[in-house]
Amino acid sequence: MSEELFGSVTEEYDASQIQVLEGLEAVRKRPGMYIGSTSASGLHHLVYEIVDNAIDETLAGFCTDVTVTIGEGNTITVVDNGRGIPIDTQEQTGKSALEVVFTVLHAGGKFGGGGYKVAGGLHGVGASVVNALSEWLCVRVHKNGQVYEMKFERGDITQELTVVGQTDKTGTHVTFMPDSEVFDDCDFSYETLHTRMREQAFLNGGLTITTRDERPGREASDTMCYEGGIREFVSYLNRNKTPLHDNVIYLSGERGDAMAEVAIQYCSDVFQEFLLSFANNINTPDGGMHETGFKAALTRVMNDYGKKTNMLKGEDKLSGEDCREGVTAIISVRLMEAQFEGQTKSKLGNSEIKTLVDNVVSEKFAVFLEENPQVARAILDKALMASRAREAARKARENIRRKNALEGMSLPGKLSDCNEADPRLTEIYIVEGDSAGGSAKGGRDSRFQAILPLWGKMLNVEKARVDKVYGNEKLTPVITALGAGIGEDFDEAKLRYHKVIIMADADVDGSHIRTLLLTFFFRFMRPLIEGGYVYAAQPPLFKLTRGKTVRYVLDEGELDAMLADMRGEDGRGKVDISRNKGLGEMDAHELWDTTMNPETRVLKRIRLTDAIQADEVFTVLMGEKVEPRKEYIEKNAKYAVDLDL
Ligand code: 1YM
Repeated sequence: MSEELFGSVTEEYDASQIQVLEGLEAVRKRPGMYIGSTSASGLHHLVYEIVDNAIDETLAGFCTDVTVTIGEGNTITVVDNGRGIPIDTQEQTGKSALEVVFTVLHAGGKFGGGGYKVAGGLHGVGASVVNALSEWLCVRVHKNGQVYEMKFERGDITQELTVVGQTDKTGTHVTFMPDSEVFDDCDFSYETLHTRMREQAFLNGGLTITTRDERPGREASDTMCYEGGIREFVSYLNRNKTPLHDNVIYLSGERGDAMAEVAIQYCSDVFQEFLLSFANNINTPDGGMHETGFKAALTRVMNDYGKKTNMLKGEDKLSGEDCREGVTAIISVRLMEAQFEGQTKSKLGNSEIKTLVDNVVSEKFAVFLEENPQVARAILDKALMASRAREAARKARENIRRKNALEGMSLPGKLSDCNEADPRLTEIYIVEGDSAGGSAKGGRDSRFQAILPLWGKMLNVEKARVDKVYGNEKLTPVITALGAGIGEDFDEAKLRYHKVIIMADADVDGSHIRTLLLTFFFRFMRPLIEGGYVYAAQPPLFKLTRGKTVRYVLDEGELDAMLADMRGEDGRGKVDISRNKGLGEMDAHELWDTTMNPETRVLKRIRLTDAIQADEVFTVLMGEKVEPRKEYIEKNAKYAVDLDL
């Protein structure tokens, strides 16, 4: 090892030492290090840190109820009925445990790298971070018949530990006000907190979690308790799908300090897999060792069972993907010192967990299949169908590849490409209808804007297998125009345009085509949505004319203001209002002015903030079941146009 490298390692070590000495000042200096960001996600993270401590108390076996309340002025109160944070004085520090929990920056925070706490392990790691980033914080502990209270401002003590009353209960009560000097916006989203708390209620079966919003005009309250734990989570996720078998399969086991549980249910009307994994109740969207162990074991068990029962003949083999087609599965593991890896720390790195999950699934899923031959047959049949479809798709893909090789990557005939070659500078408008396509072509700036009109019958990819998608006359041009392939072949680096803009009318048909395309992107080009490349154009709803002045209005909300403005000060000018009937009726000029000119247009970026919600929206809108779809559309009638992910 070179001298230099050695030196830099020592330096890093010193820096971390200093950080501990500096205490909470370090958190205020670089909040992102501790809570990820100072935007909405970081703000909500504060709540999760405090809730985590209450849930740890649940895992330790002492707490059954947790309540999270958003108060007036965006304060947060978290209450649990556990033992209460200890208030006795620690020998080494001469301070109460409570004070240490809220004022000493603990090593090994989630974002600082290093280990993580579990039941019986390190407690209260995040409380000091929350305290440091709060304008004020008040903690009250019910314990030993007394109510103890302590208060802080931006991490500094403003009231020492004081007895403020008597009680016959035990528990901890924390109220804080996030620091507006730290966060971009301190407005909490009830929906975000509610969704997260529901997930935690599923992951901690039997725990009752209540969420409440007490802000005037926004009042809400929900109480959640799921005795069935992750089994109920799977039922919940599948509530709009058609299960292939009635009962959710549940497998669990432990080894040493670590434990793993898995819940599985296949659906007959779904062709995608939906896997959610957690380590110590923390979502791991990038997977990791627990998912690897699950996948390996599932594939092995199903192949073994297929061979044994002669459903698989000779050399036939099911791939991992075949075995997971239409499955909804949750994998939840608990372990000491979880190692979270990757840039966003959302991948589990502990290799011993792979072995544990593999063993649990290998043994228990094999037993389940033996004991439930009917369900086993249905699951195997589904995987066999998937296998055949995948083989057909492979052949179709080969054909496309061969054709491309022969014809030299020919672009679709209807594509009007742009001149610029650098994809970072180019955009493609995908336009429904030939006449709108014509106007768009006439109105565009051909230096950087390409137009692809869509024609042919649109395939509903939610109801189709992968082999039908290749070769579909409407989708193939989209695939070749974007140039990045689909499914496992998708390669972001080959994308020909960095803005993919769906342009459809602001009516029901337009909404339908938008949803179909988004479903297609979501299922077959997920990185396209995740990378933020997809946009919806926003054609105006109204055209206002006064004499020679023409103005466009995006939605009803803006109409009155714009009308008043155009009528002038005396309010008498005659303004003609017309509702835009469709893209096809705008001429090239109008289309450029309203919808395509980067200086004046409004684009809506399609975001994928919540995989569960996106999966739901697509299943409901595009799946087999009619009732949930009706319900969804009725509930969201007003918003049906902006399918906002
Ligand atoms: C609303 C937030 O923090 N509850 C909570 C925290 C602790 C305990 C109980 C607790 C832990 C232990 C013993 C223990 C914490 N204690 C500590 C520390 N709710 C909330 N409820 N007795 C009570 O771990 O042995 C940190 S958190 F470190 F002081 F023990």
